[in-house]
Amino acid sequence: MKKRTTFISALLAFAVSLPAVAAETRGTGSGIHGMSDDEIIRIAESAAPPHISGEATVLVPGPDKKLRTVREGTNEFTCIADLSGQETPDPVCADRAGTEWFMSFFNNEPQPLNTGPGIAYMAQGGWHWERDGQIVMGPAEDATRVKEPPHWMLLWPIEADKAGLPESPNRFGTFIMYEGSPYAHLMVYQDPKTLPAG
Ligand SMILES: [Cu+2]
Repeated sequence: MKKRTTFISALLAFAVSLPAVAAETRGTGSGIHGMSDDEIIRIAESAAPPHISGEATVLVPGPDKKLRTVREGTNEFTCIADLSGQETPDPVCADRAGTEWFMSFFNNEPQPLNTGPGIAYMAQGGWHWERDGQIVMGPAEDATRVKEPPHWMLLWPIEADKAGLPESPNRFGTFIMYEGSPYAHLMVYQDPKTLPAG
């Protein structure tokens, strides 16, 4: 369990709340290992429109589960080439506050430490786990892995009841993920690649 609190093992377990468990279940292996840096950058950049990801810092989790900086960015965004370590990489690009949210999540902080709303883009979709139609924080044995469509996220406290929004994916494409947790956030199933550059 010593790795539980490390950033890297937690990073590999994005979308779950038990990094150590997730790290152990990381059996299918991410497709990113063995790729060239150019390919890793291409995948990382594919999470957001070029006007956002083209200048972003690019990080990649290595086989040693440590984050490596592949490219230093010149804007406020950070793109991580793969979050879940599944057979299909799920890259994300987040702004400064969004990256703080991810760091808090991965470090098992009791609550996110970003002091303003964060934005994160996942134009290639991501992965989460569901049990009986409800999203669960972690790949539990009796949970089903679900591939998410392209989406973006607002990483800022929100409550489903007060917001009048559902807690699960639905035909409206908007829901609160991790409802009831300090990490509850707004999920919008909409392709960020369609965002205008202006
Ligand atoms: Cu989410």
